[in-house]
Amino acid sequence: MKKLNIGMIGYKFMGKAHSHAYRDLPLFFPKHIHPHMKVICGRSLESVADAASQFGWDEYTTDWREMLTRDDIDLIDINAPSDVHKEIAIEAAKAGKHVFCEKPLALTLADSREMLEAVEAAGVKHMVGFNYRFTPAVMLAKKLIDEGRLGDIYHFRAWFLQDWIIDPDFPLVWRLQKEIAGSGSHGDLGAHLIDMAHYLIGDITDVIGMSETFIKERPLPQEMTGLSATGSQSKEKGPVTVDDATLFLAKFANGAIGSFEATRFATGHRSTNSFEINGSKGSVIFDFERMNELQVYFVEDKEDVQGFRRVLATDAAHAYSDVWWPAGHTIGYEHTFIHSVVELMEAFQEERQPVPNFKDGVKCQQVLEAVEHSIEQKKWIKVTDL
Ligand code: SOE
Repeated sequence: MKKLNIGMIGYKFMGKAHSHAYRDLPLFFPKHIHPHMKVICGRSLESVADAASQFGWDEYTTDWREMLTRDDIDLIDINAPSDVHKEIAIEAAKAGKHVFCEKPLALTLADSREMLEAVEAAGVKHMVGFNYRFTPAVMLAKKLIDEGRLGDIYHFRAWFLQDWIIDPDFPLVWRLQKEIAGSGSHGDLGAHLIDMAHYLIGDITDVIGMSETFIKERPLPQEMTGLSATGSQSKEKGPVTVDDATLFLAKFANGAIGSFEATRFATGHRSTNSFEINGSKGSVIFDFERMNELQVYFVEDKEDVQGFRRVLATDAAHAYSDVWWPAGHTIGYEHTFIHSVVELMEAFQEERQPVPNFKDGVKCQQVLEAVEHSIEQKKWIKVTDL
């Protein structure tokens, strides 16, 4: 296989990020299978036509079912809001298409399990969009942990802080509606933190959480794109049905303990996605806004120079460092999506499943839901009971 024909659904924030990844991959990874940007699908004919010409897709359509009937489409890439992930992914798998789906995989754990069953029954490849795994700093953290250089892990402490909805007049966009988004900051931001914890530390066994919706009603939206929107002139309002902030504590199977905070009300924080890990031999600190750097601390350093130091993770550690720019020339947010697609293409070349895949999506959903149960029941919940 020299190229993989892509049919993509969604053309806004994630649609643009994925399109950019498909376009850039051949330029930097010439020996990999090349994604071919065949058809892009969206609800509005005019907007999807514009997106097709701007992003570089051959064709556009408003009918995703029609894409599934085509022999010249190999993979369906789902970037639409979360409420349609399940139906599209299951139908795509039944049609024999490989599936790449944005996070969170589904609205509920049960739905995500059905999606996993469908892709496994069809024998197709499946991937979920946990793109932050692919930052240079996270790749270095993973290497240090796997090589035992942080020793036994005691703490995972993570926070994902945004502030794009602190204005009470910001409209009721789909991300604030439970029936479309599943949950609020929890599924949107917390999902990334949970995946990171699974990736770096291991299984989460028990959780207890709390959440809050600070602004309970908002103006109905007129227009929305990505994280921006305009409100209704009539000032008609609707209820916010998701959490604005969710915090939880966790126990890991390996004995480590964790704390997680996801909020859209952290005034001044545009998108602070961070974690700190403390082990018996050292610690690391990740800050996405400085995704090329990892702060590291090693107990074995001589006393007089002990302290956190900033390591440029683009140079030696990360898997694709030789492909990008000369040492010290950093990369950005869009590269996390290019790396995700590189992993997808390598999975085809090596005849294996890509990672992270729907199994990781289900595991994340299980923790999301366990936290929701713990909030409802005001007690610790065993993740494996779900
Ligand atoms: C919006 O909160 C958002 O774009 C998320 O949906 C993404 O998954 C996250 O990476 C950045 O913030």
